[in-house]
Amino acid sequence: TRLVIATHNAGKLREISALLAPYGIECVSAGDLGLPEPEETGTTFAENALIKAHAAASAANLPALADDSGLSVVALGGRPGVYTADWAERQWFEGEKGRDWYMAMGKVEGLLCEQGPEVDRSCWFSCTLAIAWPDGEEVVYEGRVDGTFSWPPRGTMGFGYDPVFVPHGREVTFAELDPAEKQAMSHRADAFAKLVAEQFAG
Ligand code: ITT
Repeated sequence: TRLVIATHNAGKLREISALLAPYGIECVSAGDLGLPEPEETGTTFAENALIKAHAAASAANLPALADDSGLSVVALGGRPGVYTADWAERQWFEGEKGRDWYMAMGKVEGLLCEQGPEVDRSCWFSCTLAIAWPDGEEVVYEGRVDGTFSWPPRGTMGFGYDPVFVPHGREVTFAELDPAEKQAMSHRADAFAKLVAEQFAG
């Protein structure tokens, strides 16, 4: 079977490809197929994951797996959550947008600092995986990992908010962990385990 990985995020693509590797599925990325990026107009991770999976499945006429994810901070009422990528969005030059993760992490830190030195730094990463088929069928799996927002950023591995996320029970950030260790405990791995149990069992 061929499966489209409906993401344009290189960090996610690397992790999803590694998670899929043991299952002998031929993967092709949305970027390699030149698929357009649909607008993420949903207000939940599941809605956005389904928008991306269905768009890729119908454009490629193949089953497609999409990932919508983000960081939610307890003291910020769960923000940025589904808007995590938006918080990093920045206009570089006229017409050209980019993402600045240091700026986005700093925005979270700034809002936490406004609440004083004793602020609760608990947060969690969410990952929602959706598979859509060209005939319209769909499935959704959700995963989560809890931790602490830590400042300043530390580590060079991983992507996005990894340098400020310290998972419960550890002292290092996701960006300081060996990629295999992150994959063993991450929100993406949690969602993926549920997907595997239902889709690849037997
Ligand atoms: P696609 O929609 O093309 O998949 P995206 O980057 O726009 O890529 P999202 O809309 O799901 O993805 O935004 C989620 C953001 O949350 C993403 O840009 C990441 O930087 C961040 N994020 C998700 N998973 C993460 C992880 O494992 N480690 C660090 N940051 C993560």
